[in-house]
Amino acid sequence: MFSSKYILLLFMVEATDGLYNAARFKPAIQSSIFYPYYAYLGVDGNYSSDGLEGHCQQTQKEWNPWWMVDLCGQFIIEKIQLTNRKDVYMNEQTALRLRNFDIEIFQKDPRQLSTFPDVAGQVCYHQTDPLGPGTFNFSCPVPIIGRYVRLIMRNVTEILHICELEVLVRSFSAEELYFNKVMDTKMTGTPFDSVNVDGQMVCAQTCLLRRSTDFCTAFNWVTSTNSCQLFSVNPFLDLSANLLSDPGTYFNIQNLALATEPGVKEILLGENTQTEQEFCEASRCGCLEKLKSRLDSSKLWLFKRSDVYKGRRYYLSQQDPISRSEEAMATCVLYGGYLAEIEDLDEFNFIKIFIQKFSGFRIVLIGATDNAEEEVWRYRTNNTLVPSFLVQSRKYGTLANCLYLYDQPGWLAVDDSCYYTNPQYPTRFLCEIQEDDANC
Ligand SMILES: *[C@@H]1O[C@H](CO)[C@@H](O)[C@H](O)[C@H]1NC(C)=O
Ligand SMILES: *[C@@H]1O[C@H](CO)[C@@H](O)[C@H](O)[C@H]1NC(C)=O
Ligand SMILES: *[C@@H]1O[C@H](CO)[C@@H](O)[C@H](O)[C@H]1NC(C)=O
Ligand SMILES: *[C@@H]1O[C@H](CO)[C@@H](O)[C@H](O)[C@H]1NC(C)=O
Ligand SMILES: [Ca+2]
Repeated sequence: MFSSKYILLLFMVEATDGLYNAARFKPAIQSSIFYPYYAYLGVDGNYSSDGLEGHCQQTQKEWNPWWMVDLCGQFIIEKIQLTNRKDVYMNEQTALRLRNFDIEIFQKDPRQLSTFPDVAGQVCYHQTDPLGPGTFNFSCPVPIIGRYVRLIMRNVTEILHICELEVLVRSFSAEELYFNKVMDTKMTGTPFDSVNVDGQMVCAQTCLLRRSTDFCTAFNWVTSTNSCQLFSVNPFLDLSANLLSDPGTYFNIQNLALATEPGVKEILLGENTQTEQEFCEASRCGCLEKLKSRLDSSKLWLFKRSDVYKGRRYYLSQQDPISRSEEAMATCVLYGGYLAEIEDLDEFNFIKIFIQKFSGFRIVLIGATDNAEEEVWRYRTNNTLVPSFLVQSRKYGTLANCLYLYDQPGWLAVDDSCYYTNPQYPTRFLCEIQEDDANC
């Protein structure tokens, strides 16, 4: 059907009015279902408090019923806004059913605990008396960091139903988000806003920036017009009836299922109680950052580094009197580059000035070979010809298939063996690596 892929964005929320609702459109579950009043109706963004209008969740009548929302990220939770049912059903004021309840918060999924659902989280709010109709704000005694928010009635056999619950979080919280991208497809209907921006990633960022205010969860990116159409829809509902084929349009929708996969879910704020390993698994981004910093520091042990030249740097190996050309190439590749490929005089002069700052070697391996055709020197990555000014007219023949810059005269290149060892001519190798400033 549709081909798709994911983009991951790490989202730092900064809402203007201080608090925002992190619960809307998040995955919700409950102890049982009174069909069809599913758990998601507690966070569907419709506050209608007449149970018969179909926007309140409802459980069966049972012992200690509960309802829980997964915020898909760790948040600093300050307040809960609860909209209770208001309708009277068969002479019973339904709002009075909600009593002896706790609103509690967990950092980890309490369903993993063996005694679940009989477990206790950090209590944000407790009430014994029947609540009654209306919309209420409950402030936690202190802000609580957590991801799962559960409403549970205790010591009663009752029906649990609420119409909407907002989890109001402090304006600075972290959340891991995935978007599912569907090619050549658009979502129909009226976007809540439509803007022209420079690219699909900017469109994604625009949607993120409008999550806390407009609950943006999906967007169409129209390549031909650079148009970014923003939608606020529940990503758990079946939207297939609203999707149409449209070449050149990309439909992106938040994929919360991925965020709830084990291993990619926990980003802790505040005190980090995870081990490094757990943190790494929890955050792909953190993992990449760590790997990147490891490579960066290893690179500094191995090489002397040049200034930036046309978006790249040159790295001169520090301690290898013997030349092993394949290993040298592999090392350059590991760090994201290749053995230096000198295209013109400017580049040659830059390199010459750089390597002349150091001593202790007389020849420097670069990335060319003539093993395909004797004396026709080509660079290894794409077979481009080496410019003729660079190569001295020394010819060591078919056993000398690698090219080295040679200090006599003036670092022009000579051929020699690809595995080379001669104490009179200590060697180095030179990598060329693009400066990579891409974020993880
Ligand atoms: C909430 O749902 C009711 C009943 O389906 C509907 O009439 C109303 O327009 C909805 N409100 C919002 C804000 O979507
Ligand atoms: C609850 O608090 C939020 C945020 O401070 C506020 O926007 C909202 O109006 C309050 N709700 C009620 C029912 O007072
Ligand atoms: C529920 O009942 C038990 C046993 O009587 C009691 O210990 C507990 O405090 C009660 N919990 C609530 C929330 O009322
Ligand atoms: C081949 O590599 C050289 C040197 O890195 C580069 O200038 C050139 O654009 C490349 N050519 C192709 C066809 O990729
Ligand atoms: Ca609702």
